[in-house]
Amino acid sequence: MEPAGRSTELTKALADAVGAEHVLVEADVRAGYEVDWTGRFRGDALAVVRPGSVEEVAAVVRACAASGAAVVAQGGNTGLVGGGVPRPGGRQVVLSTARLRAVGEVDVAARQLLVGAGVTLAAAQATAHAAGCEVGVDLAARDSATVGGMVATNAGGVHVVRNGPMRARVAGVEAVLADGSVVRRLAGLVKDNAGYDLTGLLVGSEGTLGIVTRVLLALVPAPVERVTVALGVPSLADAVEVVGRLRRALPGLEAAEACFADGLDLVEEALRVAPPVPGRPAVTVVAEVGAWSQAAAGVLLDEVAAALDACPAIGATAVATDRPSRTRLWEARERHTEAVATLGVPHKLDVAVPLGRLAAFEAEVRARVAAVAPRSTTVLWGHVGDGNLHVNVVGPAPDDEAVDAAVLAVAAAHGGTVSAEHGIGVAKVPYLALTRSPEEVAAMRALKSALDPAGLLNPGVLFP
Ligand code: FAD
Ligand code: 2HG
Ligand code: ZN
Repeated sequence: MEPAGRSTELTKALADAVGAEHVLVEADVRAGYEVDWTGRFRGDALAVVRPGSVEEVAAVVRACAASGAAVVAQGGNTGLVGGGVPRPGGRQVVLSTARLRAVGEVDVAARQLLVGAGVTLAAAQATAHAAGCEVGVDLAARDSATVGGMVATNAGGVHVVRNGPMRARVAGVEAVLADGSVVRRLAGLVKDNAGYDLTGLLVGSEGTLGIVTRVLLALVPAPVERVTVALGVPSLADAVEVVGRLRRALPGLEAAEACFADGLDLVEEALRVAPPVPGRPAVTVVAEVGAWSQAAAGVLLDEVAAALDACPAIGATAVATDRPSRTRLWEARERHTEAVATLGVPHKLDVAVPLGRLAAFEAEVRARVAAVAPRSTTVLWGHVGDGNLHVNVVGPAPDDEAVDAAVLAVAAAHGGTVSAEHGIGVAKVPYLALTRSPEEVAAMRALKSALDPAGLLNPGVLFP
């Protein structure tokens, strides 16, 4: 039976659109869709609806528009800024992409793969890999994060240094706009300058401009060999220096990540995962290098060794070539998010600053957080090759914004951004203007009003 207070007319229209079994209204069934991965953001949905085709998505959007209900798209619900769950107290329907799970065949010549928005990154990776390709974007939430969610957030991850963010890996999308119309750019044209780039506009739009239903992925060739190295250095400045040298010496550099000693301590204590190198260096860099021909593979290890030899300040080092050993070197880096979650509800600030400012940013941000939230636990790690650090602070109440404001102000003061890869969501709405000019925000608002004049799609995300 439908809970009291829910809109019977709307749920009937939704059931007509997708079938009653795909309209979830009971509180205990909705619950998992109403709270985000961190536990910091939660709200109420009139219903959760799970369309199985683009036509059904369009019908859902039209039904919601007719009843004045907003639509919150949700993929794997691994987003970290609260954009994929409903806001408290609004009239919202969660549109889950869980049934948009079709995976096409790899077009080997074009190196492209068409997938439904609800396909997980891991599933897309497996299909690409079987054809000698890769998605080119990788992140620890791969088993749950969906390709649609990654497009909507312009996800980054560990391979941005070589392959760029999700934006660079999207050859086209299909999406439903706020009026229920469908835009489709799936021909796979590498060159197409006929008008505005609608695909590009939808990438990173966080569910505010359209619901992505299918994605044509631009794959990358899989390397024939990979070498993963972990190395200890005395400071983040040294890590930046070493990564710069590796980037110059090794054109196949695919990843360059940094962890700090206290973060690795936490991962070891909370999850029983050993650090990649012994001796607790202040900073551990995890880097990965690929080779794309047998000839290059034959000399890869020597080239990596020579590049490391030329770097000053390197302490303990571990090198791995086979998959199990490489996975072991990655594990502690990948499980930081999970380890922090064992301490409580985190404040997550996902910032980037110009590489030359990264070390100064780190020192200043630690001091500012200690001043603003002295009894908190602060853990930093990130994508050092991209100038992107994740600042996690556990201690302040979820709705206490002081630490968020302080960290983001330091990032802005160093010429950085308030979101490197997770997006603005609801978490950073008050801070968008720190790194975007009034003219830019006005242009973004104009786009939003043109495509979604009634504010139907993900209200409260990006703009107040
Ligand atoms: P959701 O969380 O469901 O939604 C995220 C946003 O996208 C919301 O605003 C939602 O409304 C919108 N959305 C979802 N699907 C659609 C759609 N089909 N159409 C329109 N809008 C849609 N992120 C990184 O960038 N790099 C990382 O390295 C990284 N590592 C992570 C590690 C862990 C352990 C976790 C938990 C998260 C990590 N993330 C990372 C964050 C997260 O995985 C990404 O933001 C991912 O892109 C979200 O995908 P999702 O399917 O879970 O989206
Ligand atoms: C990562 O790089 C992810 O580990 C998650 O982007 C960051 O949990 C976080 O703050
Ligand atoms: Zn990240």
